[in-house]
This record gives sequence, C-alpha cells and structure tokens, in this order.
Amino acid sequence: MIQTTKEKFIQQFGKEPLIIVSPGRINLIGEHTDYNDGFVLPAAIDKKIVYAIALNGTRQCNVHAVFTGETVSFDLDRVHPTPGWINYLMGVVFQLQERGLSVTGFDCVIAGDIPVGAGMSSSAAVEGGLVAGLDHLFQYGLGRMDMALIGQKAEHTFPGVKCGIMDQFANLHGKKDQVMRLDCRDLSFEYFPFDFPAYKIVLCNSMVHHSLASSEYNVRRQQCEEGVKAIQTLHPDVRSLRDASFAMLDEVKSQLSPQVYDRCAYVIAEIQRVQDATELLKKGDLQQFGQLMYATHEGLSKLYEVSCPELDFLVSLAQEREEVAGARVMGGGFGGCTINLVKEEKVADYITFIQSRYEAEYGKVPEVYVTTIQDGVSVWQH
Ligand code: GAF
Repeated sequence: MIQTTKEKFIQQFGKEPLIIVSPGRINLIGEHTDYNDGFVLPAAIDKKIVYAIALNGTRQCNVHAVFTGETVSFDLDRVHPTPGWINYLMGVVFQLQERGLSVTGFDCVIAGDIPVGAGMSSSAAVEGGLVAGLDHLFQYGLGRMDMALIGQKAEHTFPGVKCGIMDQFANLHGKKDQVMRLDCRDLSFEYFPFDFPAYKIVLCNSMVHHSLASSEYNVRRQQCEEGVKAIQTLHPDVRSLRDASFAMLDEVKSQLSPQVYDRCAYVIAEIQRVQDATELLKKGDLQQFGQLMYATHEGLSKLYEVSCPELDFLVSLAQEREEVAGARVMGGGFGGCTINLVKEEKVADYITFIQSRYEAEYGKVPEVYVTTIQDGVSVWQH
C-alpha cells in the first residue's frame, strides 16, 4: 500500500512525496477510562493509514483519498468544520493554526486499510499521521505527546467527539510487540512486552455501524461528569472518577439516576481492572487477564450500555471456546469489533466457528483480522 500510495501521488501531482505510515490501535483493557483520568492498555497495530504528502507553495490543500477516489481541496484561510472525511484533516490544520504554527499549502494522497467504524480508531490515525507529517515538513519540533493532544483537540472541535487521549496517544507512541499502560491524568506511560507467542490477537468485526455512536459517546462522558459533581458535594478533593471509590458513589446514590450510578460504577471498577490486569500481564498470566476482559465486557454491556446484541453474541461465542483466553467489545462501542485472545494453533478453527455461527444468526459474515502489535506513526523521507 505504501508503494501504490506513493505512485498515485507521483501520478497525480508529479513530484516526490514524504511518506507517513500511521497505525490503528487495539486496547487490551481500560475502556471509557481515559476521559475519567484513569488508565488504558493500548497498542498500535498493523492496520494503517498511509499519507504521501508534499508542499505546493500555495494557500490551497489538495487531498486525494484512494478509498473514495475523490480529490477534495480546501483553502487555508477558510478552515472550518466540513462534512466528510476531510473534516479530520481540516481539524488538524485548524488546531495547528490555533497554536500559531504556520501551515502553507500541501498536496496529498491518503490511503488505508483500517476498517472505518470498527473500533480501531481510523480517525486518530488520520489525525496523528497528518500532524506528524506537517511537523516534519514545517519543522515545528513538536513532541509526540503534543501531537497526540493536537489530534485529540481536532477531534473535539471538528467531528465534535469529546474523546479521551487513548487513541491519539497509542497511534503516536506505539512500539512493536509492546503494550503501553498510560495514566491519562498525568500522561506518564510504561511499555510492557506482549510476549505470548502461543496466542494471537483476533478482532471480530460485528459489521454493525451505530449512527448514534458519537452522540452517545458524548452523553456517557457527561454522565460521568454528573456523577463526579454529586460526589464532590461530599468530597471536594475528588477531581474525576479516578479519585472516587464505590463507598463515595454509594453515599450520593440517592442524588443520581440509576443510569448515572451504573455508568460511574462501571468506570470505577474498570480503572481498578486495568491496574490488576497490568500485574497479571507482568506475571504472564493470560488466563486471569482474559477473565478481566470478560468482566469488562459485562460492565460495558450491562452498566455502561455501549454494546449491542451482535457484540454480546460474539463475546458469548468466545466464551464457549476453550482456545480463547478472553474477549470483549473494543473501543467506543455501539458496534465495531470484539478483541479476542486466541491460541495460535486454533485461530483458523475459531474464525470458521465465529463466521458460521454469526452468519447463521445475523445473515452476514463478520470480517476477522488477526492482528500484530507494531510501531506508532513513522515518517519516511524517500
Ligand atoms: C474511543 C475514544 F476515542 C477513546 O478516547 C476512548 O474513550 C474509547 O472510545 C473508549 O475507551 O475510541
């Protein structure tokens, strides 16, 4: 894909481009914890967005998307939210301009193999790749965490999803065969080898694309904030659900709707689960780690209500199989993929089993991706 993207660029724009490879991400555990100042355990993967890009000396940006076949142009003096995929790029440019960083016109071709809406964060890959590319072209000297924060701000202001920092962080900080535990409060992080040669990370795509995903995502965030405000009436030092305990939540139970109570209960439990899961990972105990993944799914389904029948079905299929250490819905939810840890020698059987049972139930064949952990965004000058 890298070579074809480059060739497409040369054919379209007649010059040599800079190449940027920007990965999608998985998250082993720690869902909806990032915007609650909690912990997450993500990694960058082999699915990616590829940019070929070069400056053009004008005030115009021309972007050709291989996935739609269209070329969209925008003027650097009129950067505002715009429907379609270009919005993600314009959001990044806007945020750079907001920081007083000079951006001049560029030509670019964008391609990718991250399935959209599958929970692998194609949007963070689009954002992170462009920030890194423009940083290289304009020599801003941005650090990787700054780049992640710019991508996150772009997502907040243009598509309007009030996401946490996990996706942009993982996209820019990924390391081959390592998972990262990020503290989303102070942004400190540690790498851990994901060293389980007998297991594969298998993503099963429910092929469900929930149109309410971003609005419901923002509602979940508000509900967590509502819970924190109630707790603060008794415990003013609590800044976020990261600082809250079940006892504190119970003290304000009567002030909260059952829904808000459940949302907060899930988050408090999940933040602790990431800590426990990290210890299990360090000990090499994938079986217990997998049990925590199932517990996360249960919480996301029943308390946080970001699953759907198709995803619940996929996880229940995983639970039937002894070759699976653990499985759960991954990412924001409302559709997309489950992440499954599957014994390597049984992966082919498992895929056949999942696809046939899912097709029998829902009349469509889920795509399955056997993924590997890779480096974060890389920029290549050819
Ligand atoms: C989406 C968001 F972009 C992340 O910040 C995170 O909140 C995730 O959903 C849920 O854990 O991917």
